[in-house]
This record gives sequence, C-alpha cells and structure tokens, in this order.
Amino acid sequence: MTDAAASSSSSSSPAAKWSSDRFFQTQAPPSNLREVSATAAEFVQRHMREGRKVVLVTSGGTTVPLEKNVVRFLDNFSAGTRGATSAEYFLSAGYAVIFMSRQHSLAPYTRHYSHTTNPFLDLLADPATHVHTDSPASSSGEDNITVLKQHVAHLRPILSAYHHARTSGLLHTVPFVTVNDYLWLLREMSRIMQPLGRSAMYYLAAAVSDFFIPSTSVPEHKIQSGKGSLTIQMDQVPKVLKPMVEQWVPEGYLVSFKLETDPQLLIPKAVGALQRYGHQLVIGNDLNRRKFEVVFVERASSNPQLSAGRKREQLEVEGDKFEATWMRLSDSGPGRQGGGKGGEKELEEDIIAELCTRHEHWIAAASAEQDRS
Ligand code: PAZ
Repeated sequence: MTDAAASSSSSSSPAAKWSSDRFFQTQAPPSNLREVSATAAEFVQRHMREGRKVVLVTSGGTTVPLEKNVVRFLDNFSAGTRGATSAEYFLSAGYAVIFMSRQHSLAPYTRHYSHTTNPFLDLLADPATHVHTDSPASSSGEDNITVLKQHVAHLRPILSAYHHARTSGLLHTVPFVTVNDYLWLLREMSRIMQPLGRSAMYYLAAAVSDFFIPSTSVPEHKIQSGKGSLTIQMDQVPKVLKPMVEQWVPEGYLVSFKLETDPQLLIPKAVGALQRYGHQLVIGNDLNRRKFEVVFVERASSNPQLSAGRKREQLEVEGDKFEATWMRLSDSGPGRQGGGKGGEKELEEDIIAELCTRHEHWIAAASAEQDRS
C-alpha cells in the first residue's frame, strides 16, 4: 500500500487504526456491488468449469474523497501501467483475468494508445488529403478511415489480441474509484474466487491509499475556504492482506507489491510484509526505477526451477530464511527484443513468466501433499 495519499498530519493514535471487520461493518459498500458480484461470479464459475486458472489483477490508484458530494479528493501517482501490461501477459499465458482497476486508468491493449503518450488520432491519415485506392465503392474516402502505413505493423498484433480478449470471454473488468470501493471489491472478488483454491492467483499491483476518512467524518457538501487553512484528519486503512491470507483465500497464490522511494527499505519492508501476512511473494519496486527493475522477495525454496539463471540473494531474518531475486530489463540483453506488442521488451513479460512457474509449483505442491496423505 502506498502513503502517497497522506498529505496531512503524520501522527497517529490507536483509535485511528481499524480492523477489517470494523471497516466492513461501518463503511458503505459501492452501490452496484450486487451487480458487479453477479457478473464476476458468472465469469469465475465458467472458467472453473473449463479448468482454467484465474488471476485477479488490481491496478491503478485509489482516491480518498474529502466530501460526500465530491469536489475534491486525494489521489496518487499510479497510471495503472503495471497492472494493464501484466494483464496482457497473463492472458497470453492462458489465464482468465479479472482486471480490477481504477476507472479511466490504463487498460490492457488500449494502454498502447494512451491519449497522452500515443494519441490515437495521430495514427490516422487525414481524410481530406488521403485517397483510398483499394475499394472503388469508397474511393472518395467517405466510408473509410485509414491507419497510416508506418503504424500498421505496431497496431495489427495489438488489435488482434484486443479482439481475442473481447470475444474469448477471458477478460473481465471491474472498475473502482475510491479506497472504500477498492476494499469492498477486493473482499468480494476474493469471496467469489475462493472456490478456485490453488488455481487462483491474486496479483495486487494497485497503489492503494494507506489512509482514509471514515464516512461519519466526511462532510456532505463542498468544504468552504472561508476559514483559511484546511486540516485533514485521516485514519489508517485496515490491513486486509491478513484476513485475505487467513480467511478469504487461504489456498490462493498471493502476490503483493511494495513501493518505496528509498531503495534501502525495499527488501526489509518486503520481508516484514511476508512475516506479518504469510502470503507467497512480495514484488518490491522503487518509484523511479519501477519500469525496468523489480525484486522478488519470498520464503527460501529449494526448487531450482524458480528464477532459473537469475541471481538469488539468501537472507535470514529472525531465524526465517528468505530469498531476493532482482529482475532487470537490462538482463535481457542489448537488443531487448521481446513479446511487447511493438517488439520491445517489457519487464512484465519476465515478471509474469516467473509467476506462472511459481503458480504451477504451488498447484503441484498441493497435489504432491494429497498423494502423500
Ligand atoms: O501504475 P504504475 O505502473 O504507474 O505503478 C505501478 C506501482 C508502482 C503502483 C506498482 O508496481 C506497485 O508497487 N503497487 C503497490 C504500491 C504499494 O501500495 O506499495
């Protein structure tokens, strides 16, 4: 979880710490929870019948509204690149994907044509000057719009993958905006996916605010500026990874992300999260290096298939053994050609390949245990 949304006082009192039970008993669910839940359940049941693995990918930032009639809110930096990119690689690996993302953040496939970095209209020929030659019926160009030749090679595979994802029923999207909605939806998706047992993976890449304002403290109307400065009191968001691991999805393969700006904190914080919550893997990333470097931190394993060919650092903390594996784009060689849709290598390609191996191992370990008993 990220602290980026906490712009006010950094002191905290025990009363400001919430258990997840207290949160769900007192904070209202999103108004469309029932519909969202029904369509997600139908998606999961279909893929369970078909024996497919399902991954929940969370992506993008959460808001903390300052008013019930929201004029202002606190937000964070996340554009949803990690989640959207990862979802594409999970789909390529044969997973059914529940993509739970911040509304209007980047989405699989369309992310390649974000309005700021690669505006879609720039790909198209100007209809006033472009003459269509391949179709006599529309030689005036009135019925067709043409993609400029130089963009076709990049667009074609993305368009095919996009259409495949749409028509195959392998991608299901669940939008959220606020941190409250995120927490409710995370619990609901976990409840729905729980019957998948070990076939489910949870890939929590969203940048979730660590602080929120309880609904009883949120004013109904726009905060007026007449009184001068504004002081905001925020409570700590409950640590839902704990009930997620212990109660919601005890059999799932659970991957959380840890973002830091001080690189020295990455591994200790990741280890701390593993010790506290007991899930399978923390992927650490530094804010400014996240596009080309991450570190996998997990409990030590004797399985040589994991991270084959990568350097694994052994750690011992309070008698517990852990491993840290750095994954860098530069490890892919100078050309960095890869499965990225434009031919460029993306770090998520390696991240997802590593996770697929670990997930297989997680599933196989349960079968082996069953055989032994
Ligand atoms: O969305 P993005 O691609 O801009 O950033 C990805 C990220 C840094 C939000 C993600 O990799 C991550 O670390 N998420 C968890 C953040 C945290 O709560 O610590």
